[in-house]
Amino acid sequence: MEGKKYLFPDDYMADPAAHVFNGKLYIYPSHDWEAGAEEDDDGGHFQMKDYHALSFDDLENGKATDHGVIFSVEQVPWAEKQLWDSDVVEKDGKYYYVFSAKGYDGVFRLGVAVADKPEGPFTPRPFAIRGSFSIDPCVFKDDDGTIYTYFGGLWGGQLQWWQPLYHGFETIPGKYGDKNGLIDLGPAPDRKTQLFAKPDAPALPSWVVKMSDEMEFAEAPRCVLILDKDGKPLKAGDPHRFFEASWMHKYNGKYYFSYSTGDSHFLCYAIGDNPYGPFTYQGVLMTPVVGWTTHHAIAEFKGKWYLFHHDCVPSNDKTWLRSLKVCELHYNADGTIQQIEGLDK
Ligand code: FUB
Repeated sequence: MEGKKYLFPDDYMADPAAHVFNGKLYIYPSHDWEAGAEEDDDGGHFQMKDYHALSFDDLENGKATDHGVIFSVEQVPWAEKQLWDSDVVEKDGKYYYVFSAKGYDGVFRLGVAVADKPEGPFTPRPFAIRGSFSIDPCVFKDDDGTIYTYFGGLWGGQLQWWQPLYHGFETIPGKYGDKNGLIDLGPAPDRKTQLFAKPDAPALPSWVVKMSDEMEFAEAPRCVLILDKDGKPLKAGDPHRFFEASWMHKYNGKYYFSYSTGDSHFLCYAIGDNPYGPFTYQGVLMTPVVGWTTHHAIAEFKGKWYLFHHDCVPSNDKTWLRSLKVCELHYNADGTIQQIEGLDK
């Protein structure tokens, strides 16, 4: 495939998850629209209220089939608003749509909707996943059938609300004083204290959890550690640390954890030997795009690997009106990924 291609020029969509089901490529995006909401650091301008599914028989030369609204926020009793990033996994012939949304208490959680077909329609369950928090689920099925969910997002995604105070700081007792390396930025608008790590403390990590047969958490979530080449956790002040948009894929038996760095606008990746990590930081997967957010998925379709993402070129840089894009992704012989330019020449 030469260069990049917009996947669905008919509408604004973002945060793609990509999977091959029954020989077709399915894209599960967030559905952006002009809600007129004010832009803020908590993502209040992302007021999505329904989800669509797109599919392709021929990704490079064909057009997307839009399967229409597969469910909307009114059908989710626990969710008030902001249907953010989602992902889908197949298990025993059923399709489970795992999504993030904000509840009436102002807290982001993860929910599940179920369908018999990958294009839906999906029926949302009445309750959020028990023990879930934050945003941006990526649901990964390993070769042995075990399903894991990776999730979390800083700032408006509220990940900093849920970090254990001592995470990552055990090795340096007392170094960061009473708050164990966290900075208190004062009360968050809704209910929790807004804690962030100091720049030279280990970065706040995302989370991974094994899923049960009912697609609930089967265990307590575990931190996803991203280590540098010396085996030390990436620091909170590192522009390559985790922010949001977890994605997991497997290539040649290795586990590739990729993510967005949010306020530094990169897509980065790290490689591990098992689904829980730790993962060793490798580099930048894609340089910044037009638009504040950057978010992606990686999938193989018909023998080629692709990077799916979004940018705001068609909306003239309105960061809440994003458009889906795809380009080919290439590996080097040592398993590293060739960096992709976010801006088109
Ligand atoms: O689409 C809303 C949020 O923007 C997502 O959850 C983040 O990953 C970012 O893309």
